Amino acid sequence: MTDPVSSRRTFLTGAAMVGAAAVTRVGAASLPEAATQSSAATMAPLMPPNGRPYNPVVTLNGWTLPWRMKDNVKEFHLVAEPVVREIAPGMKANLWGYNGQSPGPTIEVVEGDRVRIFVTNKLPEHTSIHWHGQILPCGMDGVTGLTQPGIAPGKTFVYEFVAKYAGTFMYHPHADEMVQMAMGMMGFWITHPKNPAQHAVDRDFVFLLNAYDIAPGAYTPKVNTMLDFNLWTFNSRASPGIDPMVAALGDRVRIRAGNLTMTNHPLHLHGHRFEVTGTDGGWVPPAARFPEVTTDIAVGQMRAIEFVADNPGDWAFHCHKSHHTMNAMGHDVPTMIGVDHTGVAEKINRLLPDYMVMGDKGGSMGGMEMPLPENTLPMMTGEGPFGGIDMGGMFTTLKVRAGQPRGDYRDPGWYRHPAGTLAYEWTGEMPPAPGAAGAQARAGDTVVTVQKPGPHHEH
Ligand SMILES: [Cu+2]
Repeated sequence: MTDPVSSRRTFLTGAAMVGAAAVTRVGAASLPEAATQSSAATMAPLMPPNGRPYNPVVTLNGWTLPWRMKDNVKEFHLVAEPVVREIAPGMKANLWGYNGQSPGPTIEVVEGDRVRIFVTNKLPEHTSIHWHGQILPCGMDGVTGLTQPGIAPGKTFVYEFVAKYAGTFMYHPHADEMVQMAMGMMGFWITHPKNPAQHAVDRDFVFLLNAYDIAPGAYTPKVNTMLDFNLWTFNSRASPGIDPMVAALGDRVRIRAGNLTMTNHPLHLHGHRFEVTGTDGGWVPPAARFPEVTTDIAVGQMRAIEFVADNPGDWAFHCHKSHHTMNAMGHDVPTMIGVDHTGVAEKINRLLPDYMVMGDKGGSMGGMEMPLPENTLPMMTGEGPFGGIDMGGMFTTLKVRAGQPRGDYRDPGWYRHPAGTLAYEWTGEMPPAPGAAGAQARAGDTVVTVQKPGPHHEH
């Protein structure tokens, strides 16, 4: 009935409509180049060389994937592969990611763009990519088993769809998810509005919230950890390895974060009030926005916050769960506040030469130096202009400076506080203590608040 040519055509069209087609049908020779990145530094925004104009984002400690324009389709090439990611100076991790880094590069397109993404699998097991938040044909949704077979090692699949709505999105595998997400397979996706004047800001920062469980001294995350992660990161970087977000005084700033950890993160910004202007589902209508200084980002969610950087300084920006602003080694340590260790360390040192007493005065471990296994970050290491910052993990700064040139994201150094605006030590007369004379504890008194420790505490 039908001639072989037209039935073949029907077969090809059908295959393309059913879902992501194996690249062999297109021909491997036409694959776009897969750009790769070896640095974990924040790269300058990628100005669009073709296509509709837009205001590019800045990926914190990351980069944007270049594309090839072919017959008015933006073609990207992602390569899923093992990578080495520097988590912070002094620590590297063996992760899985895309194009040389974990997270993978940010993909930036414009509302209405037709996008074709080639995904090559160089992992030892099958994978897929789910385009988290995109409204697309079901067969392009990247759910292994449900909408496509897994992409076998060595194979390349093609995803193609129109980026329908402007907003903040992510990508990650829907294949052996617990392992592949625990190993760092994820990336950011921005669909810019068709009209660049819409939702325009002066600086637009993006990063993913991710977490790892890497034992002190190890390089590879444990992949069966469900909750007890020990490295809390922005874009697979832990403080002090996270670059500051730099803004000029008066800039309108947007920060977008996506959460691909297994718990929520209340992100807190100092010195400014912001509004949540974008969620997983798109832009929040102006009438529905309200001022906040902390916004909680649940698992799998994206949030865009906006504010005017109208307060000069170096402002902390961090997750408000205090154990998320610590690096590894922070687990299973008993509270020792109030416990008098006098003499204890000496005795233990005879048995364990490297032993050190932790935290009997509240344990500021920020400035503490103790021997660590190799490739292990101290718990709280950041060094600021006034000493140890006592924070690690999900912590960085927003640096607001008058006269910071437009488009300049370089660290301007530490803020110089104008005279009379800095907290200072009181050295004058002390007011009389409240209550009866002698009620004040004498220095050297031991107050056991937490535990009954040992016989040497009994008076
Ligand atoms: Cu957190």
